Amino acid sequence: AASALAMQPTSEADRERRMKWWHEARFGMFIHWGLYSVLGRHEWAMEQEGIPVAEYEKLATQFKPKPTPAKEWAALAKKAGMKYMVMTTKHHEGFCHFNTSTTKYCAPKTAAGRDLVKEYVDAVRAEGLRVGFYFSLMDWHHPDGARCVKDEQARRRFVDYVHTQARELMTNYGKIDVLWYDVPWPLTAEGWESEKMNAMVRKLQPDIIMNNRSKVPEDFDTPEQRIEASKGRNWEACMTMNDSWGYHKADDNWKSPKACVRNLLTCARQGGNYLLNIGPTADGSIPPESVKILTAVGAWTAKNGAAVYGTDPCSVSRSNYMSFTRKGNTLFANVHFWPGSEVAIGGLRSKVLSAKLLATGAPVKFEQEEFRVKFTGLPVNAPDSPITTIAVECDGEPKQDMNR
Ligand code: H79
Repeated sequence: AASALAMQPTSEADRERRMKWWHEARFGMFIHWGLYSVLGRHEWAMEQEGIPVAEYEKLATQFKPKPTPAKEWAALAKKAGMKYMVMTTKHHEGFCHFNTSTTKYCAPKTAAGRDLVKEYVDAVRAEGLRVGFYFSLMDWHHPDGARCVKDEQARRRFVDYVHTQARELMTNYGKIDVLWYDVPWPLTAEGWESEKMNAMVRKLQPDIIMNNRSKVPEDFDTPEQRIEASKGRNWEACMTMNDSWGYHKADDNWKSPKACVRNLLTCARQGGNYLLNIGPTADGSIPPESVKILTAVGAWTAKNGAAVYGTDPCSVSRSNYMSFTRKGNTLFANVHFWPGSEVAIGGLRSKVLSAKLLATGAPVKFEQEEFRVKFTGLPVNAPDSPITTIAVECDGEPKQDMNR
């Protein structure tokens, strides 16, 4: 009885069982795709420009994706070193990519003419990646989506609508690994009947992990556009490569591959995940800038993945030119600003046994003093790009103490 209790779906033991793959994965792809991709002015255009529902709906006639764009997304995710994907099955605009009994405002019943969630699921699985569904609770299209706060009849209809869609998503596509709710405005957890909805989800998908945005904490927290570790909670930072989630043709504020790898390492160091977004165009094409960035990130993860996947939280943090990650007794010194032929760490209170360049396995010479360890005889220019990782084998868990 005690062990049965310990394996209740929300018990810590069961949670850790369900989340093991996710912790090891560290890196996932977010995909924001919808009718806003036709406009190419950010996924909040409908709300921010005040576009009337009847006018916005017409975008569905122009939403005609090319055959199986999800295959391109999944191939790029795999190449980038991402281990799971999370696609918008329905964003705030209310348009469903899946076949649903609840509305005609969905891809199979409009110009797209097919179930884009099924296509996505098949493509993700074919690459051996884990499948995630983003699902917005807030809905600008449904007539009850806003009045449900003040009108109990409307709330009942709307909650039934949302729960039915969640049930369809959890029933019609086989095993789903992540359910990623978004924006619970305007209701409370009670209003959404989130406990009931999530219990239904767990019954249909016993191994699924859920985020915290149905106003029930569930399995993991979701800092957005920032990296902030949650104390005592699993967490995943979701971030864009420019300043928009949905396709925005004029947004040219792209991050560098180095910035993306640094963000991945910052998450990994603190035991979190990094969910990095692409915003495909209406036909499903990935913006070339995103392809370029993720290809460069993938060239790095292919050689340096040991510094990311399955790593443990790392307490070593002090440097102005490297970020640190750790696996067991191995410290990964990830140098983002290469200082030259010598790299030094202060306050490392562990004995260094050996060091090598992670990408090539080339041994690195070192001298350890009481307070400082110096890695010497290195090339003047950074040997790897955009970050060079030195794997440092220590005699115990690498720790840093800056007090001399
Ligand atoms: O899907 C992406 C974004 O479109 C969505 N989340 C990521 C993953 C998002 N962007 N911004 N926000 C959510 C902020 C939400 C602001 C809100 Fe509100 C505050 C929603 C509810 C309260 C604005 C103000 C809408 C209603 C009141």
